[in-house]
Amino acid sequence: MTDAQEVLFRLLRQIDMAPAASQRATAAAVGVSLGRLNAQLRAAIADGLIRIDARDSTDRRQRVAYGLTSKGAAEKARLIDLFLARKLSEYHALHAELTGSSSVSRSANTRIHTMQNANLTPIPELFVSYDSAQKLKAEAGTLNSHDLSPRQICDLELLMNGGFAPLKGFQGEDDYNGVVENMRTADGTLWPIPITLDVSEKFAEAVEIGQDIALRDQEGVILATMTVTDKWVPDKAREAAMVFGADDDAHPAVNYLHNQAGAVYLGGPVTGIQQPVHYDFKARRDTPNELRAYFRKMGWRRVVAFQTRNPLHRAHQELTFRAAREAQANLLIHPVVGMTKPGDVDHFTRVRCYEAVLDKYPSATTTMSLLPLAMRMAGPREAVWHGLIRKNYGCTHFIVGRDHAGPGKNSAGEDFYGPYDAQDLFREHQDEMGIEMVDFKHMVYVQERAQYEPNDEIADKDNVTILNISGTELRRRLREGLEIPEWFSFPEVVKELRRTSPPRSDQGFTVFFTGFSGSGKSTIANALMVKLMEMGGRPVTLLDGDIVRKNLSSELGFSKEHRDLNIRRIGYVASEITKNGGIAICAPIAPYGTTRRAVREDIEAFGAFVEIHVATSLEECERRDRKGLYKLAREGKIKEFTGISDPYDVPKNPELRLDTESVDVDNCAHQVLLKLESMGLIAA
Ligand code: PPS
Repeated sequence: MTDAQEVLFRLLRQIDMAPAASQRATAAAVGVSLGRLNAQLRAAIADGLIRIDARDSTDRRQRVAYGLTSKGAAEKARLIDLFLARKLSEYHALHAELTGSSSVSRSANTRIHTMQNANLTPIPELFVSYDSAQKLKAEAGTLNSHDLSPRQICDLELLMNGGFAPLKGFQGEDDYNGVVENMRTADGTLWPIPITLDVSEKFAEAVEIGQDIALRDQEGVILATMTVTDKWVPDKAREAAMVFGADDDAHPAVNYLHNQAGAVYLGGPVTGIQQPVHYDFKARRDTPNELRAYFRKMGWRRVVAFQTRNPLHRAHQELTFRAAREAQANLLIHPVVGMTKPGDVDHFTRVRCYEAVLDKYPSATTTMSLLPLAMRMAGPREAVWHGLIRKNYGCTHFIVGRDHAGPGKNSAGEDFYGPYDAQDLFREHQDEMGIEMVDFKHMVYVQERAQYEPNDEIADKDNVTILNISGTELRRRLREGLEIPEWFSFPEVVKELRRTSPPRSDQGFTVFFTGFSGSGKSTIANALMVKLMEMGGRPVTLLDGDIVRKNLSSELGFSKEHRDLNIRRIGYVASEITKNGGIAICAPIAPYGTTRRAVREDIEAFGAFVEIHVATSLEECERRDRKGLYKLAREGKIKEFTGISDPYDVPKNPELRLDTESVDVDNCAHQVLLKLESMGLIAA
């Protein structure tokens, strides 16, 4: 593409996006002087690419509005292709320069590596040199900016550092469709999880194909730029069904897809400017090339990786030892510290636990590194994805155990995937992936032999005592301050877990009342507050609907957007109270199930969330009509009134449902206390 073509491309793009902009603004956007712009405009009009539409009669300066003719639109489309082709060849050249190799996509048969030397060569990264990054950063300041979500920051980090190689950016529509349908990008490369940049409709509208956008972290730091090659509205139900196995919101990634991800996807190659900043555990964070270099330096030719999102206990140690022995490989403990399943032990606690366990491994054969991956809990597809990522990190083997990256139960109470589906899918693809699976069955403790053994290898099951503590049981013991036996975990790990999860009766928690206006939420919440204050021990804060609307949300109305914002604010304050050991009692209507769920997830990171549905019927609320609002709502004088002209999602599985029609307030508050007691949140 020549310079003149590029100027014409910018001009056509600008006219299409902002037909009535001033000449000065158009010249600035195109990057030419006013004189050159005029000459360009005259030439383009003479060539039939641009037409003069009309003068804006309201504009005192009689500004001219332009438009693209159909010939102009076709020319713009042709120039976009040229522009993108040039960009892509620049990326290929950049990769070749960085890696000393050609980055042109390889054919399927050359993609197979011999497993022994997978870590000998550097992996292509998407970063530009320091000097180019400084220049690019300055230029990117004027681009349209997208503020990345925490999950997108994780994805971008692995795109840029080569963890997601051979991807060179967020996937475009063809790659996305291929990945969703058959786990392959458009050129046939195996890739099981879509890596897409979801944005709001509003942001998407302001972005044109061919444009560069800046990708910023949550503090506004520019981490990368992306040339937008694709923009489309995905079929999310199809994505959920094909990638995660079911369009069921009980799956954390499906819930994310429908309730958090933006409506439009953008795709295009990424130019890396800098890595996301991490202030924690810096010494334990390595890029793929840093780990590869470490393995090379140590002479580790065979490395088996262990993926985890949980603290390590004795069963894990036994499993990893056995895996290393079986694969005759060194061991990499490679825990995920990006995003895991909502409700997991936070990564700070986990890393302290891992550090404590590391002493129990021979240091000459084992190392640990932290992986900033955002997991999707996609079971079998996720296992294949994890394997591809570990290959990029220089590993030759990968441990896949029972129910790898399992999301838990679906909304019918059944497992999303079979316990060994992940192993089956991995096995099917491992030759092509270039990383070998070390599969493990469930490990259990055999008391008589005082050791862990794979459950399916115990021949004398009837004559021995098999012990096992599930994750749920461990959480219960921690919550209730019960004994955790030595055979199960290491004292150092248990101490660390107890430090962050004191018994529930010492932790903060949130009681979240929801129900129609006038259902009795505030009255019961007040009675509960007084009873809890009478018991003493923890500070109690009441976040009643009316109080919050007065003090926190006075500018908000009752549209869906405003109600969501109101509830998210309540959730934020309640999560801070819970985190700091207090009791938060919330009593808003909170009509939307998805928002309540999001608040639950925020709070459960720090303590219990007790949802109480005050199930007074609409008829009864309307009959009581304490504030006279229902009458006004029926007369149409109050719009968007919950139950009358606005929806209310009845909670499906609240911790408690209260019937206020046949039970008095004192008794309702007492029922809540009994519930809290049964959950171990208050002492009996
Ligand atoms: S929400 O949906 O959770 O944000 O609502 P909330 O903050 O709890 O506010 C509800 C109180 O505002 C009064 N009110 C309305 N309620 C529902 N719909 C409409 N349109 C509306 N307009 C005003 C009403 O008094 C609610 O108080 P409670 O305590 O629930 O009766």
